[in-house]
Amino acid sequence: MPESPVTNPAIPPAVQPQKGHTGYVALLGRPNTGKSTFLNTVLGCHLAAVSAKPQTTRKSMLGIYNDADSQIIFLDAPGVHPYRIALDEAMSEAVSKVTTDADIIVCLIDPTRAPGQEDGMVAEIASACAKPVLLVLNKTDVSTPAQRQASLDFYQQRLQNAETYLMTASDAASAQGLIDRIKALLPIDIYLYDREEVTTAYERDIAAELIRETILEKLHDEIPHCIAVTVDSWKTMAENDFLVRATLILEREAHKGIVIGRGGAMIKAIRRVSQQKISELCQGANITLELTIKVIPNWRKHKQFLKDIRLWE
Ligand SMILES: Nc1nc2c(ncn2[C@@H]2O[C@H](COP(=O)(O)OP(=O)(O)OP(=O)(O)O)[C@@H](O)[C@H]2O)c(=O)[nH]1
Ligand SMILES: [Mg+2]
Repeated sequence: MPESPVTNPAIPPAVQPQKGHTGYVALLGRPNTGKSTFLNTVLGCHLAAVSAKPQTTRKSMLGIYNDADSQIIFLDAPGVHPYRIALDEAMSEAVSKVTTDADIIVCLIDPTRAPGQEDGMVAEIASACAKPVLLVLNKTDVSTPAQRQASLDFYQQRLQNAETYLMTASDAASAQGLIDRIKALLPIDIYLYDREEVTTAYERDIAAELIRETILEKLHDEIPHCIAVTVDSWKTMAENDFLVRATLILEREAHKGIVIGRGGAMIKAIRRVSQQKISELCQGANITLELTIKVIPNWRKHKQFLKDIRLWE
């Protein structure tokens, strides 16, 4: 049976069901291991927020990788971590959903941090799925052989039959090597998504994530973790010219001054950098971004509010 797309010569190519290696792949790991970095690298675009701070991803994102003989549907999950507040529970539910929907689990591991409680949780989730698991030691560019061995020993004790792979997620050739390993595990089937489609996420939701990514880059300590971003309107002003209005939701009045900065310097910088990222997302369209600040005390602890802003789905 051919492994390349298109089968029935009686049907015009445009309407033939296309086939190839395909399936859903969950990106699982504790926070900060490089799951979203890997997704952006293999998709070749900046869809998922990435930052050096843990718990960057708050809800799952679907990214579709297409090449000549495959369509791999990646599910980027929030990092696995213990519950403290309602937001953690929402993130944990997103992880459960992603692992339930997946055909294969890719466990991304960061060997630069010694394995701990969160890695134990990750191994437990992966093992309970009873699905093929690939153990991927990421950040080979900055980890030592001893660190990689310690992480591998920890995970292999808990996931005995899992295949392993070494990678640097930000490097396209290295990420492509993992794609080839995943492909070999996927069956040949009909593609479920359009071959040009990259994600099912709306532009406004990706834009909200890019604004939050900028906040994570610019603000320190706990403050970025206490901020949510919603994009409230996306208005077409002219061809390739959009007015985007977003709200930064803070937990405390006391954070307002820090987010605004002296003479408005911080909020202006957040606006300028985010506007540029949204413009790149929209193939260079002219974007005017307006930011409003709102305080909703302890918003991360309110389940209904998390549902209202679609952080709990
Ligand atoms: N040196 C190096 N840094 C990496 C690599 N992969 C990711 N990073 C960095 O690791 C940090 C975390 O990356 P993310 O992609 O946000 O990690 P994540 O697993 O999605 O994190 P959460 O969303 O918090 O679960 C960022 O600073 C990345 O630039 C890598 O292969 N090498
Ligand atoms: Mg992430």
